[in-house]
Amino acid sequence: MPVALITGITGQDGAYLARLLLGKGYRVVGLLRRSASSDVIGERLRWLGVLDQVELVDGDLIDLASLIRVLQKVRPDEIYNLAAQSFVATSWHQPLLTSEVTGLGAARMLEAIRITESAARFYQASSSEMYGLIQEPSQSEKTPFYPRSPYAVAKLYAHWMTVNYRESYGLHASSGILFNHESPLRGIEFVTRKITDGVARIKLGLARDLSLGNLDATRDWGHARDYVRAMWLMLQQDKPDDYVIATGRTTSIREFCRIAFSYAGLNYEDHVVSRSDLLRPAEVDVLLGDASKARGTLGWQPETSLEEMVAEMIEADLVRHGAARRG
Ligand code: NDP
Ligand code: GDR
Repeated sequence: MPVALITGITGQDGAYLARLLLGKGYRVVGLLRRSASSDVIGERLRWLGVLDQVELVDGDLIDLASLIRVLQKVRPDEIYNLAAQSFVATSWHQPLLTSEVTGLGAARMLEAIRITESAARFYQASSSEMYGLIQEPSQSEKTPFYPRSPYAVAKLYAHWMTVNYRESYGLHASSGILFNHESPLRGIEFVTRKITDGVARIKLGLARDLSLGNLDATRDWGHARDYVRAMWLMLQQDKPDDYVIATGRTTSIREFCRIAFSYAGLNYEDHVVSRSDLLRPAEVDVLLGDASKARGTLGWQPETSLEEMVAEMIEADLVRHGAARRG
């Protein structure tokens, strides 16, 4: 039975990836950091019905010793490094923590692999945010990077460390440059889920307005369920490499609002307010991914349209709020 170690297993992607790997017959072990809110740990895994099937081990990307101990104990065949301080807006308020976890955290895991002489294959969760202020109409593995936030700078460091360990030590280390991907399990602070949650609350009469920041930025949004499949495919290749994972369609926040509100029979212009205090110090205006390499080499392609994903997210938020109201 192959063994997978997932850091960030309590997050959106960690939960979907755990379910995918369990379905393929893996033993799935997740790194769990200490939290005082232990009652809500594993909420996403529970939502997907797999909490009882994964093993959780104590560890933190900040603590190298804990990573070494986990690798010695678990002896994984595959390591998926998904853990991060992943919210771009927070990275301006906590740049050093973001660097520690999102940047140096990856380096610590790579060092732990080397120190324990693990033969595990390694996946690094890189990000389209690394492109930042790019001029090219679409972004591929060949597009230069220009990070625009402390988060993106930290991700770029982790990305190059992954490339460097592959080239220096021959590690089977791959980096997925994933564009935005969402789902009903997306954190509520991210714009898509903030919008679908807002639509549900307005539809149920629990709120009147929804405050957002910049409505003109555009993102290439896919579904997390499709994107974790790409992570697994990367580690099944004989040769490690870097791959862009994206849908090839970009949509503005404003257009996302229009689609989401109209799904619920509402007009977004009656409810959405753009507030200057929600703007970011520096913005990534446009992202549009070119996933030709992943399509050709991995045989990967997205299966969920933006409209299908929006519908799934709103339905889940209606259930959550309907249930909460009854409760
Ligand atoms: P989430 O924010 O949902 O999950 C982040 C995970 O990291 C949580 O499990 C969190 O644990 C864990 N974590 C945070 N700090 C530490 C730490 N110090 N030690 C161990 N674990 C820690 O992110 P997503 O699932 O959306 O994203 C997964 C990865 O992919 C992230 O690295 C993200 O930056 C990257 N990415 C995401 C994209 C997206 O669109 N979703 C696109 C491109 C890249 P806890 O529950 O305890 O907070
Ligand atoms: P992003 O996702 O920064 O792309 O990073 P987010 O959903 O936070 O923002 C997307 C765009 O929406 C604009 N925006 C708002 N964003 C939030 N969160 N809240 C608002 O109220 C709001 N109003 C407008 C933002 O300015 C931005 O342009 C996500 C994360 O998952 C990263 O970890 C990942 O690496 C990238 O996607 C790819």
